[in-house]
Amino acid sequence: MTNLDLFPDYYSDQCESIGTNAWVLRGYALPYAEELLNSINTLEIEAPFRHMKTPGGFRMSVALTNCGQLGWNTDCNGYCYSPIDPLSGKAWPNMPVIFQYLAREAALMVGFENFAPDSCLINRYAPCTKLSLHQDRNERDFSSPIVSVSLGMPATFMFGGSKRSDPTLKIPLLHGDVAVWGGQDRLRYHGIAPIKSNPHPLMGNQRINLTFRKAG
Ligand code: MD3
Ligand code: FE
Repeated sequence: MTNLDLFPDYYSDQCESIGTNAWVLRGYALPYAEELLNSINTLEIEAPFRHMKTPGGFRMSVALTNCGQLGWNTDCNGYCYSPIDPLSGKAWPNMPVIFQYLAREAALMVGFENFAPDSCLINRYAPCTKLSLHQDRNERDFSSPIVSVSLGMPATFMFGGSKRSDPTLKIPLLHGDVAVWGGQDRLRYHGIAPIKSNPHPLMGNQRINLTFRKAG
């Protein structure tokens, strides 16, 4: 039984199953959007958004920063999680309590208890920015879910299979949507189609995605 069964009135119409272990909670982050954005504005003073180079030498069109004990970066002969921001030489900013709370509650809604992420990757997309199809394989703990929060301009999430060549589902992710991935669905190929310019009233020409993980 998932928590959705406990709160059917409120959530049955907001929770969409997109895989065996993957769900979208439509608008779940809406009540927190302003507070999340304020936190991001503070965070990025300490740890600015930057465009990383892939190990293959390509500049990523997505700009990113992190908060929490571990931050995702491309600094160490490939991709890895590091407690230090390579730009500042200091620890990543603390994960705001509202981030921790939202990630934990969203995970609980679909049955993952006590999700305590130690890493929040913050991706920022401008119009035309995309994230090519990839797998996330750098985390140690595959029993924890991944929670992602979409803010700003709409995106089309591409959800593939276990092989790069598998067909992809196209799922719209809008401002305030929260997605939760667990179990086998965590290893599926996924990406973000090029963002269409479609300014958002609160955020203008950008999309921000928060990805919460237990990385350590
Ligand atoms: C699905 N980010 O940072 S949502 C990533 O919108 C990433 O910025 C996208 O893919 C974004 O790696 C997609 C988060 C997400 C993260 C991990 C997943 C979706 C996932 C792992 C498996 C399946
Ligand atoms: Fe990913």
